Amino acid sequence: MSQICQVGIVMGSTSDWEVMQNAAKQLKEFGITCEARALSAHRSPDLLMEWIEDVTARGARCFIAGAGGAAHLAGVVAAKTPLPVLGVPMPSKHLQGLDSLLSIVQMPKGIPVATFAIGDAGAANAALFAVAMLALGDEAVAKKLAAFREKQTAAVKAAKLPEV
Ligand code: RP5
Repeated sequence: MSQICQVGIVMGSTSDWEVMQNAAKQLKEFGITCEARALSAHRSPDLLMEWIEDVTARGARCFIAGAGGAAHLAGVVAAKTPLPVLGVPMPSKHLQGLDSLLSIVQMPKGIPVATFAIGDAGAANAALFAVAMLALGDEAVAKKLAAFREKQTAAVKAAKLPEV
């Protein structure tokens, strides 16, 4: 039997994994099943379409798409599926991710992509956003998210600055 997958994580290249693993790790912490693939919108468009269909058939509730440069991947995923698509801009060599950010955030009206911060924080936050969406229909996930938030608050409360 094919494996259930709640969140599909896709990135344009294996070189994006260092950043995108933050999304996979964050989902794992919450016990959310996900599948991560490196599939390019321009190098392997047919494989990308097949994978979106496959993951959707296995129960995906949303997609996280990370790409860099002329980063059309998230928009292409959103063109294929009505499920929510969360875009993560990769830091890029020449423009430090500004190209990726603008490519993902400036979707034309009608096909939305929710866009997150460039790099590690964006990948982790995209996963947390996916958790928040899943929590709407899953009490156990909602409790885990509340506990995660409480832990962060407790860490701030306990924080001490060094003596001068
Ligand atoms: C994009 O081009 C990928 O998402 C990656 O961020 C960037 C560079 O890819 P590689 O040349 O490292 O494969 O498609």
